[in-house]
Amino acid sequence: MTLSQPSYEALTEHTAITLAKKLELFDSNADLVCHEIGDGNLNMVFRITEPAAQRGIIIKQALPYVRVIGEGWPLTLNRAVIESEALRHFAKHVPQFVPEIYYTDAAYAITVMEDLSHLTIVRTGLASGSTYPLLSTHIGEFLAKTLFATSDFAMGPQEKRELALQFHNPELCKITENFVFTYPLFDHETNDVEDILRPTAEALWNDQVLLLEAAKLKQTFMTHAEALLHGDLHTGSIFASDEETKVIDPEFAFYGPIGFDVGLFIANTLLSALAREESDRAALLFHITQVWDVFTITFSNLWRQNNVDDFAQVEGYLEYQLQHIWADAVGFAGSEIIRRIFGLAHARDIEAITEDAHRLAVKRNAAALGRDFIVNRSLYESPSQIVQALQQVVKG
Ligand code: SR1
Ligand code: MG
Repeated sequence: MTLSQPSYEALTEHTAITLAKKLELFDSNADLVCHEIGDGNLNMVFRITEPAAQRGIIIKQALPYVRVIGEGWPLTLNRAVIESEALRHFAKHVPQFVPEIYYTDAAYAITVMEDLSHLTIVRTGLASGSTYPLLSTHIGEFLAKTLFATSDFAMGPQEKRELALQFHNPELCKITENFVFTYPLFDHETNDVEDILRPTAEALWNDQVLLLEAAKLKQTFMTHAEALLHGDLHTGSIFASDEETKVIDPEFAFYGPIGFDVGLFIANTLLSALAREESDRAALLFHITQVWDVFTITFSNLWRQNNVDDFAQVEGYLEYQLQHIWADAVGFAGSEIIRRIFGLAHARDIEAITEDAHRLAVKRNAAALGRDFIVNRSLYESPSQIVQALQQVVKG
């Protein structure tokens, strides 16, 4: 490939090495190894290492279509720009929680970044028994700082609107609107429902109370431009170790409701907890309460120190905001849980349960929790009630 020629070309393992050398990220005579390691739904990811120097880089490239579907489903390359710009924004506020970006190329939809392979993807690690003791403390801080900093409260409405324009992301938002909020709640051809669970899915599809509340949540997602969201903060979008946490993949970033990012983290942590034996669940249930506790403390401190809104110090306004963010988060967690059970993109940790009866019970419990979170989101006053609901549903 030639970088001077500004027309898109998909990288191969060979041309990815050529690019890395051209960018002088390695010596021209270095012996490099490249593997395409992408296992997500959308993109290609090349890991290039120099074994002799024990160092590496990641080159991520967006394809002009959805990888898991193929060329029949075109998708904007601009998502690579959105992703790298979102990472740069997050780095202003929480550099410790995002990978370093070395180079971007909009025409090739390429982002070259720090290799995080000393860490593991959290969904994978949670499935194999890791607990990541600092995960929720780090994610709570990541969420509070990035979301507060890009809200009206920190930026003022004019500057915020300018930034929101940069993160106009209609094609990726449409994926979420369809695959998270809509299709899983109807008998849609893209859904993936185990035959034996069809009656459970059909009960949801015919549940008018659920559908009304799900519709309201989708409307909130589409219209409440509160802050710059990551937009897809499931546990597959986080690398971690016992000491370190890095958030990746914000290609779905856009201005949306703050509770969406919070809800996705809680939903996916809860699904991992459900997939575990009861005796191994405590560390994950801790993450559900801790992420919200850290978020509220950090967000509240930022509010008191940096809020530019004339109404900032009005008694009760911060509490009102936290209450609506929390209710949104509970509802969005419900939407995410249902889509991970009946939609196109399932939770790998649950699918990995080989014993049918166990896997089906986990899915039924998840579906029941998802429904309750959507319908009764305003009744959940704190994350400990989420934990209680999980404990009750598994007891039967
Ligand atoms: C068709 S893409 C489905 C999912 O993959 C991405 O990772 C997002 O989570 C999206 O909802
Ligand atoms: Mg992703």
